[in-house]
Amino acid sequence: MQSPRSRFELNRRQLGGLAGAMGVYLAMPGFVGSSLAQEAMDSAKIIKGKASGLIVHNEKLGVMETPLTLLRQHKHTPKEILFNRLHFPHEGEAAWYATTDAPDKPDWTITIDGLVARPRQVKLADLAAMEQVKRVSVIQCAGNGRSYYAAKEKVAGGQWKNGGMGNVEWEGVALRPFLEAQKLEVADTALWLTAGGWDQPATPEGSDFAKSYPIGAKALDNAILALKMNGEPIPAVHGGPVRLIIPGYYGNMNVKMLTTLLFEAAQSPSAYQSVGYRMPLTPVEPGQFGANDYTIYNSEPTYAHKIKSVIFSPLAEDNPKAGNVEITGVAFNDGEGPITRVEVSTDGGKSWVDATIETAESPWAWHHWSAKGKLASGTNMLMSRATDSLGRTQPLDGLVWWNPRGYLWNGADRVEITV
Ligand SMILES: Nc1nc2c(c(=O)[nH]1)N[C@H]1C(S)=C(S)[C@@H](COP(=O)(O)O)O[C@H]1N2
Ligand SMILES: [Mo]
Repeated sequence: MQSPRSRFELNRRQLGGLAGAMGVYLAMPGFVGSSLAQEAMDSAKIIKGKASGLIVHNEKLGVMETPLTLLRQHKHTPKEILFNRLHFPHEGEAAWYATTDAPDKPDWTITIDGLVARPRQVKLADLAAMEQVKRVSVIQCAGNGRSYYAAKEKVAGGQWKNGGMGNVEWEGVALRPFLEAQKLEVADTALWLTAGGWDQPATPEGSDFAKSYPIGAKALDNAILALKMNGEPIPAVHGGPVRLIIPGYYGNMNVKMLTTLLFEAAQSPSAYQSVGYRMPLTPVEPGQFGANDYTIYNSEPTYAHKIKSVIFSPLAEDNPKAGNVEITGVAFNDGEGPITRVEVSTDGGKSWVDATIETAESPWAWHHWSAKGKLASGTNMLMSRATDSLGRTQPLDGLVWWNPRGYLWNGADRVEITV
């Protein structure tokens, strides 16, 4: 089988040269010494169409999160403020996707290959002509909340707070019926479906961005080949013209700029599947960074969202007064059952009240909730904890899931407010 990526080889070499010459990037946390650096950190200047004021974690890769004061203003998170995560510098040949504009790529094709008798290529226009379905779904980086692990032992990587997530309406072609209609004649030996993106590593030794799913995974029943985000063609930076969306799965599983779908006997050797974005199978003591070497045998991919709730208001920056207060926020999980309970505390977990939960737009969308509470003069610790119909709940202390890469934070949320 000829590699569907070979046509990108040259670009890759060129990119490698460019990236090498770039040197160390400036976007170190807290690096705001000069006005020049401040200007360089403006999210609006890193990716065209992004609002100013997003929290930049990596300038060169355009990694940024949404402050909750912006996130809480919208039912569906707009492209201007949605968090962004990319793994390769968007320079040279790759500059086209550093924008919230829709890509101008009418000739885009997706190659379907691997252990199939009839490999084929599908054109963007073919997909656009098929029946389209909607999926409102939370998209969230597996590293969202990583900074909170620092309470025990700081973990390297973007120090995400709670804003590495958004609630987005996706629209596209349902994956399973689409694949069946292709009459591919998939071999019995094919156990994995691997999705690959257009973007390429900066150096030839780097790994492509590819993600694998067991072919029988239930979540694939809801997956779509998405062409639209919030009612418009998907912005280039969010994965247009075609993105694989698997509702209820962590961000890394939702491959942007989809170019390949491969049926394979094993999961992809891509570093982003076989080494990165994985959780140790046996718990690791906080601080034991070398305790797991992340093989496919001692770790598992970060697939389904763990149940989570996030307090949207009040936040410390709202400067609330002492007295009665309405506490609001969102909660979500992997869509396997609705959120049935959100408990809220204003005294650091000594006492709890039940929040009122609104019906969510879809199984994978976030549920809004609100509760009445009281703020005392002095320091208040607000907390929220969600439970779903399957009895799954958030640990009161999220540090129980400490892991060397800082993934899957889902501890009960805490907001400290001094009145
Ligand atoms: N092709 C491609 N797809 C990708 C990535 C990438 O670097 N390249 N990053 C993944 C990760 S880790 C996350 S969290 C989400 C981020 O999606 P967003 O930037 O649209 O919010 O995209 C995922 N899909
Ligand atoms: Mo991510």
